[in-house]
Amino acid sequence: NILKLTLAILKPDVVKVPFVVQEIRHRILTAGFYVVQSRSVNLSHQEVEHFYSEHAGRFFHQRLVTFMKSGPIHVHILAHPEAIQLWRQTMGPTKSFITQFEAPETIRGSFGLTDTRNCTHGSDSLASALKEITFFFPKFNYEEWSEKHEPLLRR
Ligand code: YYY
Ligand code: MG
Repeated sequence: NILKLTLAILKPDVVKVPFVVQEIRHRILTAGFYVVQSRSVNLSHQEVEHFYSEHAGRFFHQRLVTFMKSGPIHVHILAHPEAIQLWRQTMGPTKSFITQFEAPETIRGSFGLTDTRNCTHGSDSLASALKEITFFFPKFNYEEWSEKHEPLLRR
């Protein structure tokens, strides 16, 4: 089932710094994820608005949109028996300014710069994982993937 996949994004300021990209990829692998598919994407204004439509009207919406369209992002489908929860845990809490003190071992705690420039995105539920994977990988066939590869994830 789809619970075993999540969508991860390395945001524009991460992609600009090769060392941080390497370090986050390393953490993805050492956490035990399989990287199922990856893309580098430049999101348009409309695409960012659509992706973050749940936050339309929030005070940070405009700065979030401006940031997310400011350069290429790396998008990954990650697989793990507890993919959604494990990736949220590996990233750490949203607000880097607090997270750097409270969870310095996490990605956001280590490399986050501000509440907006917080390194990474992770799906927050089964429904959003499904929606976000389809948004970035419209041809991804979950049934086919799980038939071939899901047994690798059984423990
Ligand atoms: O899921 P997550 O990314 O941890 O946080 P959300 O509450 O869904 O917010 C999405 C995105 O919005 C966050 O990663 C940065 C930005 N943001 C912000 O710029 N300022 C805030 N005070 C809260 C969120
Ligand atoms: Mg969120």
